[in-house]
Amino acid sequence: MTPTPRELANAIRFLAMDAIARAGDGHPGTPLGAADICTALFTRHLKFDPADPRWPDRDRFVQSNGHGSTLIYSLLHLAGYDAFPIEQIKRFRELGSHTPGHPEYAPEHGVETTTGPLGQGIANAAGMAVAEAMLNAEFGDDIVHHHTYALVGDGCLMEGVGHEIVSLAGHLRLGRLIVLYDANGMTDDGAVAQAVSEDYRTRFACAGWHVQECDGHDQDAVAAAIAAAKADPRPSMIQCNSTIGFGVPRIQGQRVAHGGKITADDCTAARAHLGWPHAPFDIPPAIVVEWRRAGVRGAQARRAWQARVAALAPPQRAKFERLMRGELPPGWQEGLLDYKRQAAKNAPTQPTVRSSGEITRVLSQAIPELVGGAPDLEAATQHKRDMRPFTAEDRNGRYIHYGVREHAMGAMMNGMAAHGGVVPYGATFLVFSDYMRHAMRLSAMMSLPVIWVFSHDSIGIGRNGPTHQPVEYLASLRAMPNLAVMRPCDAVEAAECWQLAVANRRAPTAIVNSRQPLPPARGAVTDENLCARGAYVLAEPAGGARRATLFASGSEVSIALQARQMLQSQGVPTAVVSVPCWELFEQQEAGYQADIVGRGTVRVAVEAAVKLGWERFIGDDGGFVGMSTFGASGPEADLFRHFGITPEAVVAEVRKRLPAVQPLAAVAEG
Ligand SMILES: Cc1ncc(C[n+]2csc(CCOP(=O)(O)OP(=O)(O)O)c2C)c(N)n1
Repeated sequence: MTPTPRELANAIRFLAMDAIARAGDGHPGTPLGAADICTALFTRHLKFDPADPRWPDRDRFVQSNGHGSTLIYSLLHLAGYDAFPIEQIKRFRELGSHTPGHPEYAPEHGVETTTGPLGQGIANAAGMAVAEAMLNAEFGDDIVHHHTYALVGDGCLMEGVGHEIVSLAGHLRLGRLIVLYDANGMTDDGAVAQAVSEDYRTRFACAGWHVQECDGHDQDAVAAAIAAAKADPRPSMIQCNSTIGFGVPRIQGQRVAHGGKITADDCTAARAHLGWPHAPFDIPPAIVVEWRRAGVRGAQARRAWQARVAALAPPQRAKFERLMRGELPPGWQEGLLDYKRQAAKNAPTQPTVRSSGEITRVLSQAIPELVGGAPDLEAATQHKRDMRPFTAEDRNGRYIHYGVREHAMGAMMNGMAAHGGVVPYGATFLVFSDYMRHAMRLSAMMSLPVIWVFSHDSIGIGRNGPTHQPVEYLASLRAMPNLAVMRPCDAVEAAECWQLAVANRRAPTAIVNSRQPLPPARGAVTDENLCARGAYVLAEPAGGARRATLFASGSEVSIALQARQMLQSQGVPTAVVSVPCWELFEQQEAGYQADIVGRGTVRVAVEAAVKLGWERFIGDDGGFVGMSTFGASGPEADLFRHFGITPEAVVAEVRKRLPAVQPLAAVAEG
């Protein structure tokens, strides 16, 4: 006998329940409550093929309420994904399993993005929908036409980033974004009504969404609502009213269902309550067969799609396939290298943020899939250049006006990168990175090639004052694993940093730029990318063996160069090491690192930021010239003097540590 829709959903429920009971840990409320919603989606709508989890035109499914991860693992197991045999369900939350506490990015397994921090998933989904819309505009419905579904709970809609996304997705009319809201009225602390009194349906409707409401345990109703959502040109929100912990008598509808333990007795009681006589982890073959049929439907769609791709005109097909492989166009570096040569020749004195903006103009001509944007800081960051905006009317634009929504920008860029086919960058002030820090962290965790561009990187911004002057941000971002933080010192280094950031398709990069003009530091033309080693000798010592080593990044490189001149004139052979990227430096072989670090010489670092971490270069007894407090409001030059970040201060730090050198007065007299 064909299993009923409820039995198909109960298969999810018992897999989740038994996995959680076995692990002694996990959140039962969501998988039990949203099992019907997801069964309706997977068995009647979702376009997927377990035989090819990364098929580019698959629908994307994001479980944004990732704490209920046994839901997605059960779905992927039942749908027949190879990475989720029953053994993996049994290993829920064990080290090295495919079934960790929260879903972690593994598109080859069927997990589209990492979720867990509430609100990230819905925002990732919006980014995926943007990427889909862009590719759809270029390649047409036959090649790119898929939906992005996000299952969200109350947590995702309470979070600020959730609000940002509702607003922006409505504005951009992301019509193939469908949010399934698991409206169970409960969060960890209990009733949602403790902290929320607005009506989400009205909120979404105000933002331009198509809104429906249905019984989240009536699969026909959910499926019909999804069909209506697909037919509507607006993004859709379906409020699926559900009972948290559905099926376990002791917990259903209760606060404890959210994340409380469930016992073997609960599982037994649920078996009686739902009429499920099967043993733990035992799914009857008839139910498995029915679940697998959904994947078979997808396999047919995939084969038809492959035939359409094969029939594309060869250049279009080659481009589409290149984009899907995540490869950059051949020759993409040529314009950039040319920019670098010109910069070395013309030696402009200008803010590195201007150089960075000029570079994105060059790159956007060579890399049409480059997608820029800023949270209402286009003028201040100058990274739009010739790009047309991506709007509800024009999907061919490649620049997104995110509005004042940093967090949305960050998480959407992650979604775009996870979707593939586009190369996202976003530009804002360095101090506002905290507003999207979690998105940055997840890009690093997922190894997504997102390019985070910052300007206004220090007290060098001047009169805007300490709220806008980052002092601790370089240190805090450098502490983030798998994020390359680059701080170029002039237009040449800016070009090199961009070259490295774009070329790295396996991890994110932050490029940190100055607002104030910087003099050129790199005159000689070299095709070699010196920033690639993270730190390099910019100015060699003259007149003898190196006695002092000065380390600097960004705007302080010119201070170090001036200090070197003073030291050289005082008879101290001094090297200046430019340190654009600590992470890349750490990857160099030990011999190179030792040469650069110059142990045995007097070592002083200068950076208009806190010292934390510079010990790596200067040792315990080295000198540091930088910040130890927040900044202040005033003209840039006054601030550098006020905080003592000057060539004279650097020289003094060196001389303090050079007892054998003649006193300054003697040198002057001599
Ligand atoms: C940003 C963030 N804050 C807090 C948490 C901790 N947390 C996990 S689930 C949850 C409650 C979520 O409630 P809801 O989305 O309604 O999930 P449900 O109760 O339906 O399972 C909280 C506060 C988190 N994961 N992420």
